Amino acid sequence: GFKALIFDVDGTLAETEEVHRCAFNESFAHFGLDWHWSAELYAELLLVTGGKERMRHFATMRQPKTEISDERLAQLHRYKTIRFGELIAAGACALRPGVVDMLDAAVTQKQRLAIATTTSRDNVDALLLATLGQRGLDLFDPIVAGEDVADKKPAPDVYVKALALLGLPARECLAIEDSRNGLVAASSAGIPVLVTRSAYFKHETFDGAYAVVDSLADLAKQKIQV
Ligand code: XBP
Ligand code: MG
Repeated sequence: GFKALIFDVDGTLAETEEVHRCAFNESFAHFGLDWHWSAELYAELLLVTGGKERMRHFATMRQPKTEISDERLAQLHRYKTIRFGELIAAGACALRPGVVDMLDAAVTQKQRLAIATTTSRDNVDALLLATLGQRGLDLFDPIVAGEDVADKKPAPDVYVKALALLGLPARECLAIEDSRNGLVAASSAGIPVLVTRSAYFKHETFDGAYAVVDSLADLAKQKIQV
């Protein structure tokens, strides 16, 4: 088996993207912007990882183009992060099927658990606390988040940093991801990738993945070794 499991957060541990989308839209409304991200539009916008990066991309692709300062972006994103945390704390999002069993099995088998995500650290903490309590925060070490690296996925930075902190070679770890950007990021760092399909990436192709499942509850059924 693998010595460590490195989990993505959004789409992998939980279907958080609808909560992110809701929080973005609330932030736009709060600051009087006439922006609204539909689920259809958001599916395209998800190709850009990172909330601030995603908003900047949207502003520049819009007709007419909207000038948006770094301060304005930071302000929109701060509000979005607070609202996301509140929604998650209120129970907006459960862990996906099979996640808890996989974590429990890893603890039993003495596998290390880590997180490599492009989302903000506050969002990771909010989700782990709301779903697993303090145990959730204690389970994962290291947790590498978006603000900890220069370049977000599909760049390999979060995975390279997680490997360095784990002190393990890439081949002895397994990344668990739901998106092509995540697959590319982990693969570029040399880490095999187990893909668990999420709502926004149902029909994506995942060439080069170690395995692809509809949910982590299917591992035993598909005889996938982790
Ligand atoms: C997740 C993301 C994030 C979230 C928003 O990608 O793209 O940007 O949507 O989080 P992945 P922030 O699952 O591949 O890590 O607003 O905190 O950036
Ligand atoms: Mg993801």
